[in-house]
Formats: sequence, C-alpha cells, structure tokens
Amino acid sequence: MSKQYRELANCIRFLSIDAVQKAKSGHPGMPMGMADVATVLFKDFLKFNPKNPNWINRDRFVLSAGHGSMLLYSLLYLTGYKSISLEDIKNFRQLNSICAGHPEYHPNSGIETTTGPLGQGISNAVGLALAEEILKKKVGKKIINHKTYVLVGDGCLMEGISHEALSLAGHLKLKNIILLFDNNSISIDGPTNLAVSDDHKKRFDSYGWNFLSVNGHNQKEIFKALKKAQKSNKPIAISCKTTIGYGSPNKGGKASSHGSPLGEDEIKLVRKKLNWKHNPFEIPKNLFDTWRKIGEKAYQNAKKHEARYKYNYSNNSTTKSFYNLIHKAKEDYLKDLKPLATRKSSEMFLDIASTLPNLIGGSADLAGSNNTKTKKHKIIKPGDFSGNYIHYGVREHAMCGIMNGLSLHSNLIPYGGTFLIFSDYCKPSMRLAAMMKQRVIYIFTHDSIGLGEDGPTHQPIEQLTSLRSIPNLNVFRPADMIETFECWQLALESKNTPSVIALTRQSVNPVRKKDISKNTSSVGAYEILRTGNNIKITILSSGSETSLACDVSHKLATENIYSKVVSMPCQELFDQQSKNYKKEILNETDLIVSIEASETGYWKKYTGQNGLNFGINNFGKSAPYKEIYNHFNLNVESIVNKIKKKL
Ligand SMILES: Cc1ncc(C[n+]2csc(CCOP(=O)(O)OP(=O)(O)O)c2C)c(N)n1
Repeated sequence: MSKQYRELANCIRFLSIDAVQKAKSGHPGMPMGMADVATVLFKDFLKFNPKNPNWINRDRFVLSAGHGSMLLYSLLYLTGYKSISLEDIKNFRQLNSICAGHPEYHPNSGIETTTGPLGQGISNAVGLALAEEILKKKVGKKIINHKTYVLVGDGCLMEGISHEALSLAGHLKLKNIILLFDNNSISIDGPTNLAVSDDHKKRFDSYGWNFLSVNGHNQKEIFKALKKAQKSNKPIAISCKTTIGYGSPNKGGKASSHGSPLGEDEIKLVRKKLNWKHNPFEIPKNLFDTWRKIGEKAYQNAKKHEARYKYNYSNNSTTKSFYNLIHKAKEDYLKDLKPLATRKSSEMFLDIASTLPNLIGGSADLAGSNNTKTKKHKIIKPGDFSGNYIHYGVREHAMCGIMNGLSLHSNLIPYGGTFLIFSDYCKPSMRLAAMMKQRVIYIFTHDSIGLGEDGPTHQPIEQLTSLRSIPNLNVFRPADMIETFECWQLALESKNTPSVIALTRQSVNPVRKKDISKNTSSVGAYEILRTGNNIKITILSSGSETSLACDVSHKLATENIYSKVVSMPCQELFDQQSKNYKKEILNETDLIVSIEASETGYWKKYTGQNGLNFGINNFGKSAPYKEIYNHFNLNVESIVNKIKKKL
C-alpha cells in the first residue's frame, strides 16, 4: 500500500479498535483486516452520495459479514454521511445509537440492509443486483446502471444460503455484482480448516462466476482486480487474502482478534506498530480532510448524474383502474359462487395484478402448485431481465433473502411462493424483512392437513403460530375468493410490513356471499354469520375452516343453540383495532371457541383458558384430506358435540 492509502485505511482500523474497546464488546478483527480493500473501493471505485444516500444510481455496498459493522460506520463517518457522527461512533453498541452491534437498515443512511445473520447479505446483494437489472431494463441504463458490492467472510460462505444465492446469481448472469471475500481463514472457533476445505475458486467457477485472487493488503493488486471487475461479463468474486486483526502484534492472524476488544495493552502495541500517534477517536486533520474529499468528489459526481437524469418511476399499484378490475372480478365470482381453492383465487388476483409494473413474482420451483405464475407473466432469464417472474429454483431461503434485496433497492414489490411447511426454510430472511419494514409478500400454499396425501412432512402444524409470533409480519389466512382478494390488496398496500398469505390446496366453500363494498378483512376479524338473537357462542375461525365454522353454527341452530361466526383472516390487524371493536367481537358471549387446522396455542389469547380450541397439536397424517379432518375430529358432528358438552 502506498503511504497515503495505508494511512487512510488506518483511520478505519483505529476508529474500529477504539469503538470496540470503549463499548467493551464488538469485532475489531474484520475491519482491521479489510480496511485496505475498503479504502481502495471507496476512494477509487464506489459511486455514492453522502448528501443524498438514497440516490437511485448509487452502487450498493452490503456488509454481509455484519459483525464487522465498525468498518461500515467508519467509512460512512469518514466520507461525510450525516447519518453517522463521531459521537455516534463513540456510542457504538449503546441504546438507540445508529452504530448498533450489527448494521441495522435505515432508509437514507448508507446502511443498505440489516446484516449479522451470516450469509443473508449475500442473498440481499443478489436481490439488489437483480433489481438493478430489472429497473435498468425499464428506465434505461443512463438512469440506472450501478454495481452491487458485497463484503463476505469465511462464515458467510459456509452458510447454506450463500450456495443458493451464488448459484442463482451465476445462472442469471448477474454481471453487476462484485463479491469481496475476506479470505482470512479464521472464524470464531479458530482456523477455518477445522470445519471446511472447500476450493473456493472451483466453487465459484462451477456457479458461473469469475474469480480473482489478490493480496488484500496490496493496493495495486486490489485496484487492478476491482478495475477488471468493472467489466466482468459474469458475476465476479475477488478473494482478498487478508490477516484478521492486521496490525496487532499478538492477536493478528488469530481468532482472538475476531470478536472481542483487543485490550489497552495490545492497542498500545498496535499504535506503535502502525505508527499511529493519535489519541483514541482522533483522526488527524490531513487524513480527515482527505477522506472528506473522497466523499465530496463522490457527491459531485452523483450530483451531476442526478441533475442530468431524473428517475421518475413511481409505483402505481393503487390506481383506480386496477381497483376497478379487482372489484369486477369479485362481482363476477359472486354470480356463481363455486367452491374454489384459495390458491386458485390468488391466481385470479395475480392475473389482474401481473400487469402492475413493480410487482415481481416467483416461486421456489412450485409455480404450478403455488399458482404464482399466470399466463401473462414473462420469465426473467439469464442475461434477460425484461420479465417479471423469477424461477428461484429449489432455494427457499435464498428466494426470501433475494426478495429482501429486490424490495430494498427502491420500489419493486416482490412476492414469492412455496408450501407453508417450508416457511421454516425461509424464516431467517422473513424475520429480517419484518425488522427492516419491507413490503415482501409470501405466498404460502398447501396451508394445512387439507393438502392430504403428501402427509405429515408436508402438513404445517406449528408454522402459523410461529409466523404469527414474528413482530411486524401480517399473517393472512383468507377463507374464500373474496377474502383472498381483500388480503392480497392489503398486502400490496402494506408499505412497511411484509405479508404472508396462507392459501389452500383444496377447494373451499365460499363464506362471503354478498357485501363486497368494504374490505372487511382490513380489520383482521369480523362477524360473518349470526344464527339468532340470543347467542351463546362465538366461533372464531380462519381460512379453510371458516366454512366448517359456519356449518357448525347452523347445526347448533337446529338445536336452538345460537352463535356467531367470526372470520379472522389476520390476527395482527385485529389486534390493532380499537378496544371497543375488540370488545364487540370478543365480549359478547361467555364461551368462545376457535377452529383452525393448526396448532391451537395462539388462539387462547382470544378464547381464554375456558374456551375450546379445535385444531391439531400433533403431526399430521398421510391420507385423503377429508379422512384426515375426521381423524383429528375436525368435523361438524364432533365439534358440535364438544360444544354442547361445554355449555
Ligand atoms: C447465521 C449465523 N451463525 C452464527 C453467527 C455467529 N458468528 C458471528 S461471526 C462468526 C464467524 C465468522 O467468521 P468469518 O466470516 O471468517 O469472520 P471473521 O472471523 O473473518 O471476522 C460467527 C459464527 C452469526 N452471526 N450468524
């Protein structure tokens, strides 16, 4: 490294060392090791705008190795982002500091995504790069044409999601993604050869990536590789051989520098070795000015681009004509009211919605089962991003991580399908979508024992409960065609909340047979049937069991026991309603029962301990679905008998 680059990199090193030391926790090793690579990237290549971090055509920089968060905070502070001050860095890891333990996405801050769970950032980067290609096709390469850089460690590359995401990126020929591999051969337990002996080059080769190797402390090599990467005809990985904790005489190259403060004594030795004569958190004026000039230059370039090319691509998912078409489809359905699987209703919705320019569909190899792809969809193919449908392959986890990236880029609305049971393969990314307030839509079909013969491995039991327990995630389970349309609309309109739409494989009888003037699903739960004036029972239900609940209610009425049925397509939205509305729904009768072909625990918050919960608290069965319902006593006779006993 030339003296100037080395000293610029040392600014990152010492801010990171000092912040971790002050916080008494954190990860100094990675920022110390990757400071040289990051300096060359930010000084000589990255397109960014510290004064308008949301500039549409910025290069995206994703820190997949999120534990090294101080690297990112140092860079944002040094280049002049308003989002991060020196005070914030001194408050690293403290309550409400933007400099959180791991990077947490903030719009317009330079922190492009939340990382920390290793490997997620790789899939986000693939989504960001894919979004760039899709939007470039729509608005032209003068307006959008940027790179996505992702910094990954040995850990990220060990994670399963990295294999899925890298493989898909290679297949699609996403040539604008540049992966920087912090190849230091150290993770927490020690040298990586304790657990892995992959040949990285062969791995990337086989995915269809280009691969370069450099000494990650050699400015010329880093520069040359990054230069080459700008023109790569495929996605490209640059393996940067680095020393973790670079500059630390006793901890450099060792796992001991990975995840704890170096300690005062060792820090003194690092200062001596790197010839850094400044106090903690002190950046000498000449270096500080040089860093700020790097930021200023980037800003000037961005400003020129912004002035010349206006990005004017708004999301019009809520246009009147769209709503008119939706309304007309509902009216048509009400004319013949035939039983229909809700996955089929969802397809009918998508048949209309597939013309929305920002909606990007997909499925993890279950397009025909999830009914996520209509005849109007156009497939996104390797090197051809003019379509609006992604075949993610059998890669559920990456699909969800990629959807986070698609959404984070700017204004695309991704939806992706798989079976509800495989939401367990999606959850780490779903959780991050919820945390980052992203409008990502999950189409989870085959949502109960109602899928039948595929048996217990495919029948969700605890999945709805576990999804409902994720904060800021709406879990919709519509009962019929009308509710499916309503829930889809709500999901599209939920700008800051991801949505699950759980759908049936089997046909369901319609329960909403009239009154479609209002989107009643929007309050989460509403009365759908009342059999008499003096009711004794409130029956709560969702999805395919709502028509069963109505049958139960009618049967009880034949014995002069009156009840109301409450359709509850979304518990989260119901929980947000006024106290009065909730009372109206829940406080009318002493006895409240719930019916849902799923784990029952979560319903107890509505039914109380004295209520009855009809559901399944064991694994499912392989058989024709009606037999399975009977096996679990989910039928009119059995439920009516139990309710009568309770009265
Ligand atoms: C999914 C996940 N599993 C485990 C961890 C805990 N963890 C944080 S860093 C790390 C080791 C990472 O090693 P590497 O990527 O080589 O980083 P380096 O040691 O170079 O900083 C682990 C296991 C995590 N953050 N995410």
